[in-house]
Amino acid sequence: MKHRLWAVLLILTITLAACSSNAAPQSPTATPGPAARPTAPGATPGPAAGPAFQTPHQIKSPHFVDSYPSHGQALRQSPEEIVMNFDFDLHPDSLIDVTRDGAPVDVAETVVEPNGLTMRAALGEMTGDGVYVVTYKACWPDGSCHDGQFAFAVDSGMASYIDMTGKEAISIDMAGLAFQPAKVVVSKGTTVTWTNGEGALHFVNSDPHPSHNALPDLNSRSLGENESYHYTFSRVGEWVYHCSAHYPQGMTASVIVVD
Ligand SMILES: [Cu+2]
Repeated sequence: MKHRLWAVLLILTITLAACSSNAAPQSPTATPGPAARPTAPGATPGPAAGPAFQTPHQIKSPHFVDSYPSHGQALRQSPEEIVMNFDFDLHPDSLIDVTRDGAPVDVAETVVEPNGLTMRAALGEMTGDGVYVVTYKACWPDGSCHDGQFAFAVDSGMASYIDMTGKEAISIDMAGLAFQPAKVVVSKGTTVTWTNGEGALHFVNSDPHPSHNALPDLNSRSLGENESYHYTFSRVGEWVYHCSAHYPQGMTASVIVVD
């Protein structure tokens, strides 16, 4: 019995090693074409895990903090906007550009928030499946600009999302350090209530981590056992969220909002 367990572990280790060595050397131009269709990630890859699909390397400009979507993230639906956070004052010349499988994507004007730390650019429309590469120019008050890039994938065939459209309200439990159900599709205007079903303190926090501002209103205080938090989704798109206390353990989930 024990020998069998070791054999399984050994095979797993070899498989994982083979997978990661496949994904290692990537030229930035190697992605376009139908072969680049992203593969849906398996059971919750923790946020610490590598990209869920083959992607160009992330290039972080100075003062980069985080982005939504995050580098390597796979979504089922394109996000409503790209959000980027920095720990230095952004100049209005800063710019976000997006390609999908190498072709330009229609992106609205980049907006720097009054706090100077966040810039956002709305995607023109639901832009379809593929590997998205976001290139950006982060500019500082002295006029200098720095380039960076990250990539995410949209795969509308991704399984494991539960259709809960057409309901005014739905419930999501927090138990076993997980959101249950973790991936749902709801209609615009649906109110989601999260309830903590266990002793550990949990949070509902909008991605990205740690800025929590892709959807700034989607942020709870700490929730003890049997405490609830609710939020009404009024913006279409895919909204990934997490529990900031258990982010390292992969306590993440996603709500897709459709018209
Ligand atoms: Cu938690």
